Amino acid sequence: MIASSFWLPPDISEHGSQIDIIIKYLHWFMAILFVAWGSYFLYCLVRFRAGANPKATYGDAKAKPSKVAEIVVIVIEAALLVGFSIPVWAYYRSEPPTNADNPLTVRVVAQQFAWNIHYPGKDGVFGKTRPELVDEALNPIGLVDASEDPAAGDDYVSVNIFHAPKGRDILVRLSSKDVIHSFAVPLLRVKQDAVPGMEIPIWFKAEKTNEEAQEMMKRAFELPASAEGAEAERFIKENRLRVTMADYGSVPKGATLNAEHLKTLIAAGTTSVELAPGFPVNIQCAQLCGLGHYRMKGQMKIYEPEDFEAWYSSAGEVEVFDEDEFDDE
Ligand SMILES: [Cu+2]
Repeated sequence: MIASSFWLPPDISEHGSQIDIIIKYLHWFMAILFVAWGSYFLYCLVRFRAGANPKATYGDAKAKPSKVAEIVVIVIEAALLVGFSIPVWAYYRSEPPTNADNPLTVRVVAQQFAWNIHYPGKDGVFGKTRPELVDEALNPIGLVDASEDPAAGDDYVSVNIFHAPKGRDILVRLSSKDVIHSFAVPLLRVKQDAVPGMEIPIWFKAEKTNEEAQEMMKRAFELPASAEGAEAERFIKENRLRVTMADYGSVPKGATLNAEHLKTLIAAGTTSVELAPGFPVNIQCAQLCGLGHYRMKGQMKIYEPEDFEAWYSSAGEVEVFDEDEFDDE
């Protein structure tokens, strides 16, 4: 679960609201269809039961009402497809960010079962890669040495952490090392298959930082009555990856909740705390890609533009995100 809400997770992307509108209309239309066809089905079961109709008749199937119903369904479905889905898709696919938009271009190389994020460095040029150089721990994408390709010298690869700026176009060149994966970031309403042998572009713009996403996702949690016992243990287990969203005395805002915090909070008489996911912007694999598919997840760190630049200029070694510290919400 991404968010605590019943409906869609919060949307932090520029284009996401259009996708949400389609999802909303589609669900309402399907609900209407479900009720209408379901009622008609029940009506038919009773009206044309064998007991009352020993001999089959074909007249009603050709009657006007059923034709009208079929035409209405076709018109609504055509409107959804031609009026909403295709224009959104066409607009989105026909407008990749240009150089004038100054996009952050990043290669994302999927593999069983991780996301390799390849940044071109200050020169903006991706260094060459060669499959025979792949070393799962030290060089997951097989980047060549700077002596072979100077453009590779300042390249940077992170595993399962996608650092990105807010408010700037992000152009992802998506590929895969082995099987078909799917790069999915629910909060950004992004989902695209990663296919071996192809480099597929996908682009988006984040309108919120991680902290702002946490603000959208925070909610109040009732604390257990005691800091000891099964209830307290369960509370910590269920919330250990959430962070506090306000200052609670000696438990400051942004603390990752642990048993010590729970003790302190209960001792101070606190009965409820506001918490949000510590890793609000998940990257998930949306194609069943093998036995470890379930753990093929990463996270995005979306910064204010100046904070991103500060991170980017200090990025160095291959950075691997420890997945033990990370769990899907
Ligand atoms: Cu996968």
